[in-house]
Amino acid sequence: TPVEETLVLVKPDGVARNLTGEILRRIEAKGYQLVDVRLIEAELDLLSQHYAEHVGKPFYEPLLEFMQSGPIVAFRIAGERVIEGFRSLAGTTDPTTAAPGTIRGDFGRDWGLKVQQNLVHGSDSPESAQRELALWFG
Ligand code: DAT
Ligand code: MG
Repeated sequence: TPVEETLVLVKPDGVARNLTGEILRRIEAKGYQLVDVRLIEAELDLLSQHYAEHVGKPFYEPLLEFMQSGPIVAFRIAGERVIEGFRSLAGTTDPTTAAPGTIRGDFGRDWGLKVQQNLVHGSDSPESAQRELALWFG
């Protein structure tokens, strides 16, 4: 199985709640390799490219606003099938119903913004990973 790389973001809620270390701990415990890390206050331009697939959806503007509400930690992570492996660690999008044992299921819930405050982002395909890693790590 070839080694892949994926982009993981600890979103502003995760950084503000001091969960960056816990999230990296879970990634490392699973056996994935940390390749690079950055702490970024993301600008609108970067975020609109990152979330281009969601333009026009009702949650798009609030999502971009939320993603600008504080620093984000970006991880470049490597491993066999790491793209789907991290998505599995993260859990489903809505933290209220994400399975216990996942990052979103264990630490997330509805804090008033429905599903935006779901702690992490993970690329969803090899094409997304390549595109997103170029955006966040250049
Ligand atoms: P994921 O982050 O699980 O890949 P996604 O790509 O469909 O989910 O959406 C990107 C982010 O947008 C998601 O993490 C939270 C927010 N979002 C998605 N669906 C939403 C909805 N119905 N209402 C509010 N925010 C939503
Ligand atoms: Mg997505």
